[in-house]
This record gives sequence, structure tokens and C-alpha cells, in this order.
Amino acid sequence: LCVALPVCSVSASAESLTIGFSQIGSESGWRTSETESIKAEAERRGYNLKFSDAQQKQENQIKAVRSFIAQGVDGILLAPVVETGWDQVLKEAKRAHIPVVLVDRGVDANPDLYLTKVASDFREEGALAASWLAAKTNGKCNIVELQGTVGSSAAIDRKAGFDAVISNFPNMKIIRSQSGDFTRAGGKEVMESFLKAESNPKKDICALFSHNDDMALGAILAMKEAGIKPSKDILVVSIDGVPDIFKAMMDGESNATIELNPHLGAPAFDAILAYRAGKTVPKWIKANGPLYLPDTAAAEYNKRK
Ligand code: GYE
Repeated sequence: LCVALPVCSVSASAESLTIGFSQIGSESGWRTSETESIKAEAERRGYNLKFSDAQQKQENQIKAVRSFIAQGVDGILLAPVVETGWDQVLKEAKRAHIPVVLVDRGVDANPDLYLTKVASDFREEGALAASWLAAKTNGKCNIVELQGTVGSSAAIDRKAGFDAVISNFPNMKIIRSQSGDFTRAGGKEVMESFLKAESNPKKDICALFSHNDDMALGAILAMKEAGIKPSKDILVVSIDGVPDIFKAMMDGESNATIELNPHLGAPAFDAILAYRAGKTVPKWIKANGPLYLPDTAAAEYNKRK
């Protein structure tokens, strides 16, 4: 990830920083990896990381950010659960001259209110998933969609990117779409309702597009319980690249995933160092991952497990 990032030229200074990290929660395997990776990077740098798990609630994140400001931390990492409602608390951080780095999701606030966003381009991810599906189905597919957390930039922009591509194919249509809140349980529950709503799901549904792997893994379970062969009767494409989706590919139950890098600590901390050194930091530090297919799943699984 470092190669792609303009801030890497900043030498990591020896100063020990105190950083507040407001994390959304632990709704998916990817998020857990992100948390572990950021904690490990802080440890490696000898930083004092104050960690707060918001249990998916924005009000808990706002409380945590206010607490970090009151403690006078050197920087704040914020993974914003939803896009809206951040202006006031970001203004308070700015007034306290504490840089805020958004990680893995974005906000609709004025970019002057935060230092940078370290996140992938979700529209590109959605577009890549749709392009793969269009090629796989020769542009003819009735799709069901599991959306991520309502109001999150990841869900909004993955959907927008996917929709933009399939709008070029008159015979590609999303016939059902609902949020599974990025969790396995949510994905299973919503997929069960999609399957029940169709008279002949194997014939009526050509593919599942899931905004993350965890919901897809729940949906795969729902398909199997309904006697449907996932990735064969119904194609499965999702996003994150967690180990279990590569395992599902090895078991012949998923067709494609798009990797989302969880190692966002280094670029986030480097951005804070650059800010402290008076350097300019780009407003968006992004590094999109590639699409993976079953043919390399075993190698990818072994790399990540
Ligand atoms: O895809 C999902 C997590 O914000 C991009 O949030 C992240 C998403 C990720 O719950 O697994």
C-alpha cells in the first residue's frame, strides 16, 4: 500500500504519539482485521493508541471523538459509520488543532474539516463487480443485491458504481435489494427472504451482488439450506477479500471477490506525521484492490489465513 501513497516519503519520526481511534465495531471479518492491523502498527511505532468500539452507533463515535479532544491527543482516526452528522464534532477537533484522519469510509462534511481520508474508491469496486458479472453473463442477469449499512459511504458508493455499469446492459437488472448491515447474520436473513419471494429462485435469480464478503457468506448458507448450489445455480460476487471468501471459492461456493486492504494504520499515521512536519497531505489516500477468482483462491487463502 505504501508504494501508492504520496505521504510515504515522510520518515516515520521517533516521537511517540498519542492517537485516538474511534472504530465502528466488529460487524465483519474485514473490520476485525482492520482493527488488529491498526493496533499492531501503533504498537510497532510505540504509539499510545486509545481505542473505542462504537458498537455501530454514531453517537458513541461522537462521544469518543469528544473525549479524545478533551484528552488532547496528537491525532484522531475515525471510521465513520455513516456519511452524515459529523460537521460539529469535526469543527471541535479542528478548533483544538487535532488532525482527524478518516479510515475506510467517508463523510459528507467539508473536506477542510479533516486531514485526509484513507479509503478505497467504492464506486470503482462496485463498477468492477458489475463489469465482471456482465462479462460472465453476456450482459443478461437478474440480480439480487445485499447492501451494506444504510447511510454508509461504502454502501452508497458501491451501489452507485454497480448501478452505473449495469445501466449499460438492458438485460441486467437488480430485482431485489436490501441491507444486510455488512454482517453474516444479516446477509443470511435477507437472502432467505429473497429466495422465499421467488417462485423458482434457481431460475428467477442469476446472481447475488453483496457489498461485502461476510453478507455473501451468510447468503451462501441460506442458498445451501434451500437446496441451491451457490456460484453454480446463483453466481456470487462480493467485496473485501477476507480469508473465508477464498475458502468458499475453494469449496466451489463463490465466484469472485474484490480485495479491500485492511492495513490502513501506516498511511493514516504517516499522514499525521506529515501534518506535524507542516507538509501538505492529499485529501484522499486511496488504494483499490484487484478482483480475485477461484483459480488463485488457494494461494490467496494461504497468504491470509
Ligand atoms: O467492506 C465491510 C465493513 O467500511 C469498506 O465495512 C468498509 C466496509 C467493509 O463492515 O466488511
